[in-house]
Amino acid sequence: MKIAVMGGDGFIGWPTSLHLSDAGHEIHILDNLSRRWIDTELGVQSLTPMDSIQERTRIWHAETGRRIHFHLIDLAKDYELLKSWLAENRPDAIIHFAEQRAAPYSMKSDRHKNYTVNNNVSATHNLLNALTELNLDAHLVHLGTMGVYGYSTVGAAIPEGYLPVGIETADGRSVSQEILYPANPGSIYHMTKCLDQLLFQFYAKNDGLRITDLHQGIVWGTHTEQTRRHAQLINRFDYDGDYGTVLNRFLIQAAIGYPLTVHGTGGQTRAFIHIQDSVRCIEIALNNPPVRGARVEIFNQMTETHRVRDLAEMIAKISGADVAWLPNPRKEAAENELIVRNDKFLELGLEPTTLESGLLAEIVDVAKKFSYRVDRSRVPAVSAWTKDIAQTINRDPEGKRLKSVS
Ligand code: USQ
Repeated sequence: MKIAVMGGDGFIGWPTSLHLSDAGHEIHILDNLSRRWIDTELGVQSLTPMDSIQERTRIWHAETGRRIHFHLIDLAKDYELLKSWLAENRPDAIIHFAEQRAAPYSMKSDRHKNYTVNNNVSATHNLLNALTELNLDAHLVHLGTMGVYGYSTVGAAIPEGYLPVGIETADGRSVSQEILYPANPGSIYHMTKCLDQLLFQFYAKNDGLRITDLHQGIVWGTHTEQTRRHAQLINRFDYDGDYGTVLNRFLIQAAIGYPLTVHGTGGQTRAFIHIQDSVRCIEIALNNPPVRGARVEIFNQMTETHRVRDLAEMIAKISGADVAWLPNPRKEAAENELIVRNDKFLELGLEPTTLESGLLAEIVDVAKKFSYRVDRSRVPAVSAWTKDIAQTINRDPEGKRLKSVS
């Protein structure tokens, strides 16, 4: 297949591009390199040293003989450029990762909220609009989030996208329908993914676009089979308070002797998936497109659920790290249960990589190897969900006053 990977320079986009190229597909990365600019804005860098996208693709070619093509295009801003690229190249499938994906970054300030909404919603809409305008029947696979559901269940498992409901009609009958599971976003970032869902629903219904939406949990790990092949193919690995995600952060913190930064009681239960499974799921989704005219296909892309404090306690036990119980910078439930259905990927052959000490040790090794690149002052999460909460998070786990709070 000819596949366009929108956002193919990012944390999941890059290993996905390598995985699909390795499987023999023709890969075109379209990316505005915004993630690299955001590193510069925040004054942080990936724990792992990353080469330019051009250098990465050159190394991939030298290693494998396969080419990955790179095109500098901003989906949110360069509509005409995107449209002419699609018209000229007519890919069979498009994978859409080209969105700002960090909840804390999206909540940093009014400017970051505007950026995240404008970027994410425009990127998605421009893509859908162009596909329709060009009558291009490419299968669109979007990386969504488990966060569209919110995380509290009513004691029932979260279904894969759709909830069967009964509606009482005016004449007293009961009509059954399947509706999108009620959206319950916990950040501006998660809210943009809820808006994406409505855009997908409309374009599938109105224009017959073939769309798969992957509601992914928190990704952990860094290597995939392909990123291991050469030092310069290494994936990015975020540890900072905005882009680092919880399990990877705890592992890095353990490796550098930093107290594990548990927010609140650590009673938050979340869904997780290893990066290797994430790229496999995307391939499975690509191989199982919906038919034209069908509703949006939704998968829950996760393999297990864990409570934050259980993760911290497990890593503390393995590594001897201290646990810091910090005021929570987010507005979220202190404790929640989470049961999630993921039967669809399992039925299509996914064999989950579960959290086991062998893989955790591998990540701690990566963290130790590059620990000289860590700026400890960038570890604490300082982005507060409300102005009131901002007043409560004034010290880092090592007792130093945080800069961004007056
Ligand atoms: N947390 C801590 N300590 C930390 C970092 C996080 O206790 O040092 C807690 C947070 O308060 C939260 C939970 O861990 O309760 C998860 O936080 P996270 O930063 O790992 O994940 P989140 O902000 O939800 O976002 C990440 C990705 C996002 C993806 C989402 C999937 O950045 O792109 O959509 O995971 S999900 O969480 O299932 O919505």
